[in-house]
Amino acid sequence: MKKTYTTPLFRLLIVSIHLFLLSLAANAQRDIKTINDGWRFLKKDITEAAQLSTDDKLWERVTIPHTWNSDAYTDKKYYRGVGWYRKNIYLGEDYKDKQLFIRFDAANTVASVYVNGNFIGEHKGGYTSFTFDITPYCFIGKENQISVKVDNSLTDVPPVSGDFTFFGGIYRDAWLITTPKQHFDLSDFGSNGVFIDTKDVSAIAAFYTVRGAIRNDESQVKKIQVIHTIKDPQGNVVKTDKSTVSLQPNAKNEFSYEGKIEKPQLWSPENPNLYAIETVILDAKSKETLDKVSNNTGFRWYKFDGKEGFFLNGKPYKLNGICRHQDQKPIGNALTDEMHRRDIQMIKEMGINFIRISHYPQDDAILEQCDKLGLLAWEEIPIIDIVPEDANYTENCENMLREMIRQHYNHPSIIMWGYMNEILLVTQRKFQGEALKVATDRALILANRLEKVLKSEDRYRPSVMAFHGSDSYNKAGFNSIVDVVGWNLYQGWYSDDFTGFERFLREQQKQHPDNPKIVSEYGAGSDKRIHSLTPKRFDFSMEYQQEYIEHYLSVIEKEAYVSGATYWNFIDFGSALRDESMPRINNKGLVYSDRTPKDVYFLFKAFYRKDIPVLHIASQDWQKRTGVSKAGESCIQPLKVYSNLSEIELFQNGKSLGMKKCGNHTASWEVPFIAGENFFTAKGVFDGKPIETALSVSFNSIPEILDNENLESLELAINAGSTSFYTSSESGLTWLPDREYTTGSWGYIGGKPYQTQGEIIGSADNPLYQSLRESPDRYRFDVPEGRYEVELSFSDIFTPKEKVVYDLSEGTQITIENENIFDIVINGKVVESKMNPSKNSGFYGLEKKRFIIEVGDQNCIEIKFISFSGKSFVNTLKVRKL
Ligand code: GCB
Ligand code: CA
Repeated sequence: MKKTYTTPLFRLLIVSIHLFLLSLAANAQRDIKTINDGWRFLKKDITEAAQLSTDDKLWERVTIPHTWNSDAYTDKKYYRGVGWYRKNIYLGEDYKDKQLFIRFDAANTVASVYVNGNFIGEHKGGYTSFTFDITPYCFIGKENQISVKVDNSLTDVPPVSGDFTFFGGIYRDAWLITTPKQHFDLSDFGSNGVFIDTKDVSAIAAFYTVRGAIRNDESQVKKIQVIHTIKDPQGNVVKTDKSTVSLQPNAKNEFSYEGKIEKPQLWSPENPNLYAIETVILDAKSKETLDKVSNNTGFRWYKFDGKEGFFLNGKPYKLNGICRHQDQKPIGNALTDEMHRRDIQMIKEMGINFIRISHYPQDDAILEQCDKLGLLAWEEIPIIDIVPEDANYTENCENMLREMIRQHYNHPSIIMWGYMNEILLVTQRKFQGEALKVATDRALILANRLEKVLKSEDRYRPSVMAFHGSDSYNKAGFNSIVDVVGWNLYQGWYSDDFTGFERFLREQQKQHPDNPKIVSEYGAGSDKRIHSLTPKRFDFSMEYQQEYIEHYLSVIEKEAYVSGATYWNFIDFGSALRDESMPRINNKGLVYSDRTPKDVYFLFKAFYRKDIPVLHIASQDWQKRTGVSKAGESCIQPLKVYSNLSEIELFQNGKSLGMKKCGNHTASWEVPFIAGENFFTAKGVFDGKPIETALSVSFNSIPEILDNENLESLELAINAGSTSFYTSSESGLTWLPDREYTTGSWGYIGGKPYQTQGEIIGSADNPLYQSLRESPDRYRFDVPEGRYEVELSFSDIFTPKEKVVYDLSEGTQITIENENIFDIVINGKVVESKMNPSKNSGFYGLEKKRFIIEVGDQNCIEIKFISFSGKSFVNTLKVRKL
């Protein structure tokens, strides 16, 4: 008889009963799912938008993450206003007797949430998460209607100013969270309700606290068990602790647990050892799991020192960092989690160990990856340029600071919190005298208030602010409020030459030796279409950005008191107010907006990676080169290699150009480029192993002396007033740097270069027309007889544009006395009289004119610009034999 108990069928039955019970227990737990799909969207405000009866069938279908501001890549005045989102959610019977929460990881800037027509709550601030308990407003066994109004036009919420686009919309994940009636507190500033303090950490032991609050949303006392389990990085349970608690009805019940780990496996960027702390509550009677929160933690200790820099786990440690904005063209800020993760992956790959999450809190996916892959982090709230006189604003700042800290508190990667960036920049532009003092005091009062909040929220992490390169912050006393002083330094970009960088730092060190210092920004813009053999500040050439970074990296490495630096910015990011070479984009990135690395990405990698060979021919951004040469001669141009190998040999089409030592992780050769393909290989040795890389560069040789043969297929194009080559990404044509005429050749005679950063209206080739030759006497091309097409372009860029907030230069303002009117004379004939580009096409408008010319035995094309009023000028010239 007994034997029957062991029949396979019976055993199967026992197993399935078991599974059934298990699934019951699992069902009782917290349930988290995204509700990103199936939204309807309307880009305007209507009063009845949240009403149940409103028909949204004609609204646009969208998926979250979503922004309505792809217009910000083309339009300075991108849409800032209201957008409505609506979605239906069916809640089945299994949602009965549960608590229901809706969570948005971010909606920029202000969001109002409605459920079934009922207003649930409002959240201010576009970069932090928020969770609302929607239980009382939900219908079980029915469709439920969620409406969210989002507004990115409000001015009492930070940021009110800043060099980046304030993309509007629900641009991070949306979630539905379901819990039993007893659960961790989800309404604590968007946190998960459990906080882990890692307080006293050393190699011998780590002390930590797990604290938080449990809500009982039932009207009777509930006896529960709280279980804390900590697992080591290998997944072994190190410790479990249980306690029984009676939860008060309809109340928040706080708890706190102290733990200690012997000989912790320390967390660092090199060894990101994560412990997992699971906090579980069970029904004390049925042992059914009610809620569970799992947090990763890492044990590390660190300090900032004014004289010696930063220390991690007891050792000096240079913070080799970058700053990261969060957008990508054309999707704005609505990135998916995998796109965020890709960024951290690329940053880590570059050898970076520190990230400034600027200028606002970012997606949880970022923080999760910083913990896992090992990146120290500074996170901040966007109080930028100026503090407006508005009590709501300061209130919102405080709230946002608490949210950021509580939401990201448990991440071991975070080592400091920031709350102000260049707060005196616009302040000092806008106000003078007594008014400036009042505005500065307003910022000081807010800083003092936020510093207190920060310390009350987090006793273990230091605070930081970023100043612009002016001593006025010290004079006003900001440096004595924060723990760490960040300097945004752009010497050699917005001002003077780049050696001003070390002079500034050294002076600061002399004056304020006790302030821990970090270079919170440095950077130079670059545009792949622009190249230069004589790079200059603000020319946006790839080559200037390279030189700038080469210099800065060497200084940062050498100055021991500098805790580290964060390059501005990892990406070319959206800044709708910017003009410059790429309107709407700040192009200081180490990678393009689509995340293709620029050559300088590999310079960082060469500096910071020690564990793997880095060998990169730094002409990836310039694979189609152009130069001017005499017939049959090669053209000498430099070619650089970025590497962490000590010596490198470079070969061109199989022939050695010699071995070079790698100084400052750079080696450079003067290369005789030949017309056509130039195939380069760079070779060296790393750790005893041979390493090799290759790159092909095609070279277009432009003749210095024009003859019938070389004119055949030539389009001779000149970027007047510029020292840069410019290649149009539309046509592929390269415009040569301006060049002085010599007998028998071609170029300008007289005049001077002029350049601006204003946006050219109606052209994708902005940089080409942002420079011109002012009052040239003439351009001359010595050419054989024949028919030619001459193209000239004109854009009157002499009017001053309004100075934009981020421009840190002193700047000279130009005043217009006379309209610029001139005649164009080609080979003695007036081809255009009283040319007035600004009148005809407006300032920054573009005029292009083509003339068909017969050249006779004078054997030249001579173009004169004869001023009638004001200045004469020309922006580009092109000559083609027909
Ligand atoms: C700064 C600002 C940053 C700008 C940057 C720049 O100092 O902090 O927001 O984007 O300069 O590129 O001008
Ligand atoms: Ca996300």
